[in-house]
Amino acid sequence: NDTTFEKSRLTLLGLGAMGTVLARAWLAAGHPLTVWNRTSTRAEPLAAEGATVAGTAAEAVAASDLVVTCLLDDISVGEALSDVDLTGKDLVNLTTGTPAQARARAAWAEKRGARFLDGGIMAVPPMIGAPGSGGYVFYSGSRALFDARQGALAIPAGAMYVGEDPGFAALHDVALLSAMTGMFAGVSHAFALIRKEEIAPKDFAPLLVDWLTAMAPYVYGVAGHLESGDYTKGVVSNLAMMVEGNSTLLRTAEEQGVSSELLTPFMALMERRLAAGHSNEGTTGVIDLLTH
Ligand code: FVH
Repeated sequence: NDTTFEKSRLTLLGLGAMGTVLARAWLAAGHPLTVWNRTSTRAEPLAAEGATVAGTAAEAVAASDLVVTCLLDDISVGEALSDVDLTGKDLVNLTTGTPAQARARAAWAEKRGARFLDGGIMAVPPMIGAPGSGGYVFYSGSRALFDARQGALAIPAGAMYVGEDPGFAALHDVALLSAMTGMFAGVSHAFALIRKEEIAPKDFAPLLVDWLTAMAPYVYGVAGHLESGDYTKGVVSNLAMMVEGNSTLLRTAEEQGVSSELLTPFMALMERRLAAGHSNEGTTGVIDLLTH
């Protein structure tokens, strides 16, 4: 239990780019750490830094009550733990997967006598063990496990518990990554538009950052619409106006010789919602089209 002063012993399976920095963070905080990696050479630098290296996953798991997995995918977790005794263990899976995979893995672990917590890491390796980096991990599953182990779990990055449903950490993780993917699409299109002109990307970049930052509170507007059911509340630029404006966006893309393929799927949804008679809304109604 990490609520005592003694640093609890941990086992970490997986020493890829993420697992290695997790290991270093726990070692630096004074946690006795046992590590295992399928390719054993990757454990050598950590042995020099104080980690105990186990020869097999089963040996590694046997060494600690708190076992963390950070492997490539859910299949690798199943393979690494296939012949391992998990009775009485606290298993924390920091491997990225889908909500359904996390729920199935939780049921699998509980059947084998372990408490289970799934984690979705909202950080890249340099943000781990770096206070103030903004990195954190979504956790969901056993509340009792989270409460007992929060001290150790919060060492590499912030720890945010999002519910007993073991699929919720992955769902939060993937929802945020999906929004980021949309942002990357928009940024790609914007740079494509200016690429052949005498506009330096380094001069354009701060303008783009400031604009995206100014537009970010749009997220709260959408949340308010979904909470109230009134999709017109506080709308300044309505759907009719935005759909009209889309033609300028598309025409400019054509003039600049840029494919509009990143924009048109979203624009088509906006047009469908407008055609259904929702001219005074913003874009929140698109969510209804995606989910119904
Ligand atoms: N790196 C990142 O930026 C992201 C940030 C957000 C979270 N992800 C997720 O973290 C998981 C691990 O990512 P990683 O960056 O450490 O990944 P790799 O460097 O590719 O290391 C993969 C480790 O998995 C081991 N492994 C693969 N297959 C198996 C298997 N069948 N049995 C046992 N171990 C396996 C691999 O071992 P080896 O190739 O060295 O023998 C590495 O230890 C991941 O879910 C990200 O999505 C990282």
